[in-house]
Amino acid sequence: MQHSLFISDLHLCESRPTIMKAFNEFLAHTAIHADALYILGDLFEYWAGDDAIDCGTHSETIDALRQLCSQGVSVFVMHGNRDFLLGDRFIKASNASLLADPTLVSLYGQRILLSHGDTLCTDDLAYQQFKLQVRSKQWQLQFLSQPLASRIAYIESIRQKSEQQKSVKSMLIMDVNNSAVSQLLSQHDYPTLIHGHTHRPMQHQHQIGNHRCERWVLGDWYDQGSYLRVDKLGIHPRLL
Ligand code: LP5
Ligand code: MN
Repeated sequence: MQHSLFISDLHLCESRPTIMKAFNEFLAHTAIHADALYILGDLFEYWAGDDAIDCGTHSETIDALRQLCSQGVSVFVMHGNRDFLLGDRFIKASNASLLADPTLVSLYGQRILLSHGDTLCTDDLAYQQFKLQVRSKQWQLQFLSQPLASRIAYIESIRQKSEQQKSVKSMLIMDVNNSAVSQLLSQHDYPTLIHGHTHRPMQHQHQIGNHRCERWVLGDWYDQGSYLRVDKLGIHPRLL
């Protein structure tokens, strides 16, 4: 049966060889049978700029995506909060297509809205403030003009700060805000929503006026790989 697959939050990096192996096996044995693979952000632990293309295991990941494309599977990549600097060089090298956040797709008779998910975490004011800063064109140009090694060192320090702050933020603050979800769904005429980022895989129901919408949250790949399969029968969560 025709189907497409959805993943996010793999956080691939050299120091997580088991996830890298799981990802390669997933591409070779599972994704190969799909029409398309949608990667909804945070494929990488972090992306310091496209000149990091040869760093660590990045080229291995890119080659694997390119090979999947050459076997007839369309690959779509959305920016996450950790790899929003993925740019033209990455896209050309991997043969993937970059998806805007959010993107509405129509698959096997279902309207599905795709997002990384961090935009919906509107109660996390410190994060949203940080995001506003680092997503500005001007800030990015200035950041990317620094040598790669300095950028990596800077990101490592932000990562530490982020982990420190996350340890004292409540789980509620770091989850999506219900009104933000309702607003997004109503703006797109009440589709099904698939997103990642919160690392809390689950199927949710949202009643918005007379409309009932499903929201599917993708899991991370820290302990076990997982994905959503979409076909004409619906949406199916799968563990590797
Ligand atoms: O990623 P995750 O899930 O662990 O945590 C996120 C939020 N944290 C982040 C930070 C990233 O993890 C690390 C940076 C990624 C690299 C990007 C590449 C290039 C940009 C370089 C950046 C300098 O996104 C976390 C959320 C959490 O999700 C749940 O939603 O809570 O947010 C934070 O922890 C952010 C802090 O609250 C505030 C930011 C601290 C840094 C302050 C330094 C100010 C420097 C300003 C730079 C312009
Ligand atoms: Mn994320």
